[in-house]
Amino acid sequence: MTQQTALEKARSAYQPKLPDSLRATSLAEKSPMPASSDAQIRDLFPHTFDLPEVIFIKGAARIEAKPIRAGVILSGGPAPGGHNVIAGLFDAIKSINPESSLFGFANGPDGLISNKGMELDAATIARYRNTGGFDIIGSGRTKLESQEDFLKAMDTVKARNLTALVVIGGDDSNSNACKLAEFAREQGSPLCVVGVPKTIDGDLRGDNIETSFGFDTASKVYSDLIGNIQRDAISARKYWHFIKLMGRSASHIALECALQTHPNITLISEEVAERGLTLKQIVDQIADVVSHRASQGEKFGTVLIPEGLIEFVPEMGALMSELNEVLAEHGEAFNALESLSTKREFVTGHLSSTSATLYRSLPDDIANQLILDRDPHGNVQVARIDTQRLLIDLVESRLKEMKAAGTYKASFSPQPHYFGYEGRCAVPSNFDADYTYTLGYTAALLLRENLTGYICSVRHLTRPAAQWRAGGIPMARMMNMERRHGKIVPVIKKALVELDGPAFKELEKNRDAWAKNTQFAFPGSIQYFGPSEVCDRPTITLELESAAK
Ligand code: FBP
Repeated sequence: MTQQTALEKARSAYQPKLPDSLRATSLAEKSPMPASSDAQIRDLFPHTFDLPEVIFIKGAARIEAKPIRAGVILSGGPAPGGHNVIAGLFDAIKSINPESSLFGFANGPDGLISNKGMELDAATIARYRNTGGFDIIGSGRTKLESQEDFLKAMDTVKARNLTALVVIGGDDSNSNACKLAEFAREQGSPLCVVGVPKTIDGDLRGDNIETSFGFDTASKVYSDLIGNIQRDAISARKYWHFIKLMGRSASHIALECALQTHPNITLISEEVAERGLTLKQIVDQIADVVSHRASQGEKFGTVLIPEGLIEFVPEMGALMSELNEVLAEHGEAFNALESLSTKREFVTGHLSSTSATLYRSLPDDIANQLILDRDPHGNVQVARIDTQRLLIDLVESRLKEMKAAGTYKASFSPQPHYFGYEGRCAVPSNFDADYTYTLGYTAALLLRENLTGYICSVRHLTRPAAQWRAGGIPMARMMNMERRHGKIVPVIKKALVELDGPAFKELEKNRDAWAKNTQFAFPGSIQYFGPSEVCDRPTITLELESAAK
C-alpha cells in the first residue's frame, strides 16, 4: 500500500451522511407497486415480479436478525463511490449482526463464476473508505447470463455458504442480477440477490432511481476540465476545442457538463437521432457557428461531443450495425487477414452500397477504429472511436469549401480532447460518497428482510442526506423486452436523455446565446471540505428534474 496523501488521510476520516431513517433499527414498510399489465415479464419472473415496494422508516429498537453472509461483485466500468457501497454494506451487516461476513468476488462476475476473491474485513475496508476506483476487489465486464453461468454461480454460493449476493452494476449487470435472483428461487435456494445502480453514464434510472452513482463526480470532474479549457480559450483566444465525453449510449454526461460550463456547441445524440441529422448537417452547423464567431473576432470555442454520438447519426448507425454483423458472420476470415487495409477492403465488400460509400469516405484511422475489437456484446467500442478528430477533419474540410466560396476568411485551429478515464475513478464527491454509503447500507437492510430481486432505491436526493428516503423496488419492474443478439430478451431499459425533460429544455433555451456569445462558466474542481453550497450541491440535471416533479 502506498503512503496516503494528505487528502486521502482527511477523506478516510470523512463519515458519510446517512438518511435519518436508515439505521439498524429501521423498519421495512411495504406497499404494493403500481398495477402492471406486463404479463410477459410477470411470466418470466414469477417469484420476483409481484413484490411490494419497500421503504425504510425510523424504528426505535435494534432489530434482531441472523448473521448475513454476503458476497459482493463490482461489475462493468468503475464509477466513483463503489468502495463506499462496500463500506456501507459492511458497516450495516455488522451492525445488524456482528457475526455477519462479506466476501468480495474478484474482477466482477468472473470471480463469482470461478469462486475467486477475498474475505473483506474491517482493516481492508478502512483503507478504501471514500476513495475512488474499484480496486478493492476489481471489476469486470464478463456477463453472467447463461444457464451454465447461473449454475456455476450457485455452486460458488453453496461452497461459500452465502446467504446473499450484492451486485453493483449498470443496466445489464442488474438485469442479470434479477435473472439470477429468479433462478435461485426457481432452484429452491434461499439466496437473496440485491442490485445497486452504478454507472457514470447516468443511464440506469427510472421512477424510483433518481440517478446512478458516479454520475455526479464524473460529470463534475469533466466540467472542471472543460471550464479550465474555456478559461484557456478566452485567454489564448486561438483554439477551438472539440471535447468528447464518456457515455456509451446516453448523452447525460455531455448534457450535465453543458449545463455546468455553457460551451458554444453541445451535441446530444438523442436529438441527432430524433431529428435524423446526417453527419453533414452536424458538420455544417458547427462550421456555421465557427464562422459566425470568427466574424465577431472570436476564433475560439468549445464543442462537447457525447461518446455515443456516432451510433446515433442515422447513416453511421446503419454502417456500424452492418459492420457488427459482417464481423460476427465472417470473423474468422477477417481475423486471418494481416493488414488493416485488406481488412477494410474485406468488410467494404460485404456492406450495402450506401454503407460502403460512407465507409470509404471516412479517414483511414476512423475506418480502422470501426473494425477494432468488439465488446462482449459484439458491438463497436465507441470509447475507442475518435469522434472528436473525425468532426475536426470534416469541419476543416467544410471551412475550406467556405473559404473557396469566399464565405469564411479566418484561420481555424482545432484541438481534440477526450475525457473519460479521468473521471471514472476520481475521489467521490460528498454527494457520491454519501449516496453510495447509503446504497450499501440500504442493500444490507433489504438482505436483513430476506428480500431478493430488489434494486436499492434512494430518493429525494436534492434534499439534505438526512431526509433521503431509502428502500428497494423489484428489479423485474424495470424490465422490458428488447432484441439482443437476434433474440428478444428481458432487460432493464437504458434511460436516454429525454428531449422533453427539464435538463434538455434548459440547454435548448440557452444554446443559441452560448453559441454566439461567450458565456462560459467555470465550475472549478470538486470541493470536499467547506461550505455546503459549494461541497454538497448535486448535479444540475438532478436539481432541474426534482424541481419539475
Ligand atoms: P458502465 O456502463 O459499465 O458503467 O461503463 C460506462 C463507461 O464508462 C462508458 O462511459 C464507456 O463507454 C465505457 O465505460 C468504456 O469502458 P472500458 O473502456 O472500460 O471497457
